[in-house]
Amino acid sequence: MEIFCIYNITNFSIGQRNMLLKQEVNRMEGNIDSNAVAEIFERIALLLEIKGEDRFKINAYRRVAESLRNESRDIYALYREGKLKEIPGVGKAIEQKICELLESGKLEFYEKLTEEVPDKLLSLYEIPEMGPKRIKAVWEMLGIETPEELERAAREGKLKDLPGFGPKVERKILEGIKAFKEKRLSSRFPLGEAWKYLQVILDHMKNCEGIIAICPAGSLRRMKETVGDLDILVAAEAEASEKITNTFTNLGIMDEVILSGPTKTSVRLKGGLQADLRIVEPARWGTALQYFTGSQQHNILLREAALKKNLSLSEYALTDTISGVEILCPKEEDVYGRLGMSWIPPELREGTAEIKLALEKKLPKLIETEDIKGDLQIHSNWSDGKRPLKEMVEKACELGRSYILITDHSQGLGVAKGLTPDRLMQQWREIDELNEMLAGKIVILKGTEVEVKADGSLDYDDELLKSFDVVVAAVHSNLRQDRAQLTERYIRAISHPLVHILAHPTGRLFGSREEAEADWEEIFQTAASTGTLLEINAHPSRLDLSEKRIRQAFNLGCKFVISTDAHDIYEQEYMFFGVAQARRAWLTVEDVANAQSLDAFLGLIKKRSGVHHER
Ligand code: DGT
Ligand code: CA
Ligand code: CA
Ligand code: ZN
Repeated sequence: MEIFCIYNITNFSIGQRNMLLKQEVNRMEGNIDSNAVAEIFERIALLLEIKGEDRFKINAYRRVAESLRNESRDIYALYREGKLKEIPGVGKAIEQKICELLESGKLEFYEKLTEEVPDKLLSLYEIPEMGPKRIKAVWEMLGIETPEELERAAREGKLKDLPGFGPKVERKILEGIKAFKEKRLSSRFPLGEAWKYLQVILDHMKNCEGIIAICPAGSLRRMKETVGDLDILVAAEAEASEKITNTFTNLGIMDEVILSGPTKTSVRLKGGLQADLRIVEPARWGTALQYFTGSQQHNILLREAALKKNLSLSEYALTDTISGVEILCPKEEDVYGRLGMSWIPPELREGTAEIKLALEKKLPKLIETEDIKGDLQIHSNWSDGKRPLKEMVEKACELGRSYILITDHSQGLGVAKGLTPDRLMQQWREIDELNEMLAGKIVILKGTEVEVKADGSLDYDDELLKSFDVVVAAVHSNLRQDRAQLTERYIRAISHPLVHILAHPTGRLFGSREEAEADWEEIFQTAASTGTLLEINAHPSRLDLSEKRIRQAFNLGCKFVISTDAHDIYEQEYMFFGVAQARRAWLTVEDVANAQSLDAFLGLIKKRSGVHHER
């Protein structure tokens, strides 16, 4: 039987969805980019440290790893052009290693090294108190390779007698392991990270016989910005269960099987994310998918609503509480339908007002990815983007956008090769040519992501700002100013009559930067009164504004745009991550300026400028 994948989050067809994050899936499966090369060199440095090699050699690998992480140019381009040696720290020997990695996806030197020093040992570095010398000692003297083995040895009092340890260190290591385990348990994964793992799993499972349907559930299906674990649901007949389970536990990215039975298997993936697989009978698919999508609060309220209709709802079926008769629901729509409700999009299932409104058939029609007509933040290699303008535009055409805004950085952002006025003029000539070439297909708007300086002034003068079609302002630096100062700076920027959009407003980055400390209430009020549009940055490393902030800004009367901030071709496909956050905040087409036609959008922009010119 053919596999179908029920995936209601966006209207992406299966073909398109499989394309998503292809590059990144490739990387996880062995294809390489500069970060992956950096990671290998970092691992080599750590392994050499355990081995006790000399400092000089170890530092050489570290240094190259660092420069690779900072390299904005495409590593394959450097390789093709013979320019790898331009990367700081790359000499002949390392150049050869990078070539080998790019050509074969493997590195013999690394593989030989792990035969001497197993790379399993690297997880011991995550335990406080464990450095290379101690890792070497426990490994050589006690054969310890994992945190679990280390914990056992510490409990049995075997560590304290090793040279460089002692009872105090042993106690500290036990505390460190406890902290390590708690961190592993409590850490949630950014949606974009979890999404990559999901793609690898779906790709791996798709050819497994016996799968009738496969679909993510849980917080990932609800597109919550962080995910505790992955829940994957499979519909299959009972006799196929063993084969499906075996395929699942044979994942290349698997670390350990936590538990495994005929209907439920839990594994820990490399990198620490847990994934739960459940296998259900096709006839009970609807109730199971509903149940495992959650949220827990939504499920509680839904069960209460069911009881009012004399139905009891479980993951297996609806049951008539009077007659005891089971009503099976093969489709999720059946569950909500039987309860007299319209089907509720997963993004709304958080137990707020969605059940009441679904009963009244008054749920709003949420914005969808297909509603987005133009992408309003795109970078090319004119600044820090990885690809030429033309390729970025072609991709936008392919995605069916009718307009896009090119927003390379302004001059002040030196690290991102910001554009001087001279280079801007050259870029505009290229845009004019492309517009001519692609007339009727797409309109390329001239824009900028202009730096908001520390005092709230802008990085280009007004004369120049006036000649852009659309001006996007962004705060990238000095985000640690004090609250009042930062608030004032934001307000000055969005009050500037030539600024139309505020990019990634709070500046947060998953895993590295919290939201900037500012008075968002006041900032959003200003944006609402000036008509400055707030960006919902769809890039999975940002999702900024967050769902919570979108709601706050919406209640204050703000309007939004959803943009990908793509620095590479495929990143333009990430629009759905931003749309999902907008959906979780209950936004509709009316709330999002780039879900309007080009004329309507430009009308909004003009109005915004007008407001201030009249002042
Ligand atoms: P997460 O993993 O923390 O990001 O959040 P979820 O929502 O994915 O939660 P998870 O993985 O614990 O469970 C998946 C879904 O299964 C959850 O959204 C609702 C359902 N579920 C799990 N345990 C319970 C429960 O004890 N009661 C109810 N009503 N539903 C549950
Ligand atoms: Ca989950
Ligand atoms: Ca789970
Ligand atoms: Zn950029």
